[in-house]
Amino acid sequence: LMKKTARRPLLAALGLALIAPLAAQAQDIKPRLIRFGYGLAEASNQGRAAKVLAENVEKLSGGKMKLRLIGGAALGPDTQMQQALIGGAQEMMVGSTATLVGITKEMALWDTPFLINNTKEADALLDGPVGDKVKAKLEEKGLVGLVYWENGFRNLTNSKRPVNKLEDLSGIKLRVMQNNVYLDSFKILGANAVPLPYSELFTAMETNAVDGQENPYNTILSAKFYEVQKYLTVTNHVYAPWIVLVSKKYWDGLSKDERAVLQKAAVISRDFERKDTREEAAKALVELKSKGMQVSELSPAEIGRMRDKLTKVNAGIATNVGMELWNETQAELAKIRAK
Ligand code: TF8
Repeated sequence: LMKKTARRPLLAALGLALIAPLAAQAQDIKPRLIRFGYGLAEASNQGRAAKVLAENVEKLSGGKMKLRLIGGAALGPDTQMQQALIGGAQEMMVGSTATLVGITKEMALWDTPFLINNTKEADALLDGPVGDKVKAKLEEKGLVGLVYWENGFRNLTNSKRPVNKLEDLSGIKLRVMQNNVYLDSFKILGANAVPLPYSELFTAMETNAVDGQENPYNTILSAKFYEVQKYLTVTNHVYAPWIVLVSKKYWDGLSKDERAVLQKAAVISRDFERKDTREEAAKALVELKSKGMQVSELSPAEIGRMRDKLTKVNAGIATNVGMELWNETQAELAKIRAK
């Protein structure tokens, strides 16, 4: 016979196990298979978070809703997946906000160089009223934005030479995302900037079609860019978010309960993703050095010069996203910084 003290937790555990699936059954949830596309490898911060999202969608729906994860840009680059979502040919994806500007111009806000200084500011701004407002703009274009994940602070790599000052960038053929702010920014800095989808980037570097690129440490590491890039410069020139998207056509056909499952699971995946990404980023630089990369830390004066040059793109971004949103963002950041 069990001791009295041992019986209670056992009964409680049994009760929970029975109630949880029953609660899911009582909800208005149908069996659903959801294709979720992403661009990075399975063994990346993006791939790990996609898995957490899938696990939680399944759990919260009592096993009825399932995500089919399709990574490595197997469903095409970000822009192609966005169109598939809009058309209803694909249900979900995660990708860069930067590749969304052709659809929702307000997304360009997140391309502003040196807008966000640290992760505290990033989380507060993206999860606050400004982030919500930008995300909501997607709906009229056929997309629903659930949450922002962290891609991260972007840093520069190349195969030509160490970049220790602005002038060293001159003439370097640098791949940028398909986004005008990035294109203009790196032109202003003197690089020969070329837009290219992420899915073509590794090959472009391997074949020397481009000399360099910029991405967070996490991606430089997980995508093995160190195999084809010798030099890394710590620039942290912009904080780049990812955004989890649902096809609006698909979303409109879901019940309230099904939407709540996706929304809740997305928030769980976001919190996991940011933690995981930050832990990986904190260790990545040491690892990249051990893989043979030569790292240049820019002097504060040099960062200052870069910042000064890049502020030239700000006026254009403000016009594009609208002065009201631009000013609201500055005010919101001031509030966050004062906290
Ligand atoms: C890039 C981005 C990529 C994303 C990803 C494929 O350089 O940083 O991480 O677009 O979703 O293209």
